[in-house]
Order: sequence, then C-alpha cells, then structure tokens
Amino acid sequence: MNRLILYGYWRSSATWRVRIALNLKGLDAEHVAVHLSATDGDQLRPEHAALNPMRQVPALVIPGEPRRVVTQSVAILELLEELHPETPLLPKDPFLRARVRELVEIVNSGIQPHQNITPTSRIDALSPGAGRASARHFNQVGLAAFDALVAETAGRFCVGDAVTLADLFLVPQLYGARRWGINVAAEWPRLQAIDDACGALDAFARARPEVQADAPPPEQA
Ligand SMILES: N[C@@H](CCC(=O)N[C@@H](CS)C(=O)NCC(=O)O)C(=O)O
Repeated sequence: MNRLILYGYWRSSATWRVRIALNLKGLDAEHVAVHLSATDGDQLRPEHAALNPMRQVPALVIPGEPRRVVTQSVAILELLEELHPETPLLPKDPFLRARVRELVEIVNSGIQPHQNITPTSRIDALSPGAGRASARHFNQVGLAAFDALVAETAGRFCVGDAVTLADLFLVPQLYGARRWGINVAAEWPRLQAIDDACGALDAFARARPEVQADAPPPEQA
C-alpha cells in the first residue's frame, strides 16, 4: 500500500482515534492539517467537502489506482482492522466484539456529536452558554453509561487486557470531558485508570493532540 494521507485536526477526537490505530498497526501516514473553526474553518472549503461531504475530519486517503477516500472514523477503523488484522483491535469472542462496538457507539453517536463545534456554536447562538452546558451534559450521561458497561469487562483496558477500539474512543473522549470541566478522575476512577494505562503506551502518547504538528503553542491552546 502507498503512503496513507490523513486529513485531520490536532484536537479533533475523531482524528485522534485514527492516529492511535495507525500507530498501533505500524502504518505510516502523511498528516494534513484541516484547521477547524465554526465560521470560517478549512473544513467548510469546497476542496475539503470534495473529500468529506460532511465537512468534517477525519478523511483517510488511500493512494493507488483507484485512489480511495474513506470518511467517518468508525468506517476508517473497521477498514484498517480488515486490511491490517495484525495487532487486532477487536476481540475474537463475538459477544466481546459486540461489547466493544457498544462502547464505540456510546462515544461516537451518544457523546461526541453533541460536543462538536457546529452544534455547540449553533446552540450558543440561540442561548449563550447553553452549548457548553449541553456538551457537558451528554459527556456526563454517556461516560456514566460507558463506565457501567466497562465495569463488567475491564482488565487493564476497557475490555480485558488488550487494547481494543473501545480504548481508542475512550481516551480522546475523556480529554474532551475534561475540557468541559468534568473531573474525570473523581467521577470515574476506573476510566481514569484505563486512560493512564493507555497513556503509558507509545502509540497513544504519539497520538496526543499537543504533540501534533498543527497544535498551537501551549499558551495559545
Ligand atoms: N462521526 C464522525 C464525526 C466527525 C466529527 O465530528 N469531526 C469533527 C471534529 S472531531 C469536525 O470535523 N467538526 C467540524 C464541524 O463541526 O464543523 C467521525 O467519526 O468521523
């Protein structure tokens, strides 16, 4: 396979999930920064809409003949899993695979869309401050549900002692929850411990937002 190209943004949680998977699977990729802003972000430009009609990141380009473009982090991760089954990110047991997918969906459809820059800024325009309150609410509810499911399956990671897709969704989401003012360690110590275990792995450390080339200096973040 030719070198992959990942269109993303340093602090995008959906891009972060893909960065972790690329690192875990040892896949080299060029990272192209798409600067996100609610009003005049690069994601709104026609060139980007041609790659991702949802005008969001990430988008993964797989060069070749034909060149393929895949959007939606779940679809990208499932594709990487199928193309590169070494370092599997789904358990073998069908019920545990379903559990991983349940956890993925709690974040992917139950939490993250509610904290996205577009809905929160639209809600804020209708009622100043309500966008932040709404994002915080969905983080609280979703992460409580995530923790309840993980209570049944956790080892070092969300499901047992091997990293799965659930961990790739959890780590960026906890970062988001902290940005909304939630004390993750106090609310969900089990999730904090998993976050710590993931953070100790090089593949996770290299995917962190603040070490990406497009991250601003800490004082401007
Ligand atoms: N379901 C999509 C969500 C993508 C998404 O929400 N991306 C955010 C950044 S994490 C984005 O591009 N936001 C730009 C906007 O809302 O205008 C995925 O998993 O790829």
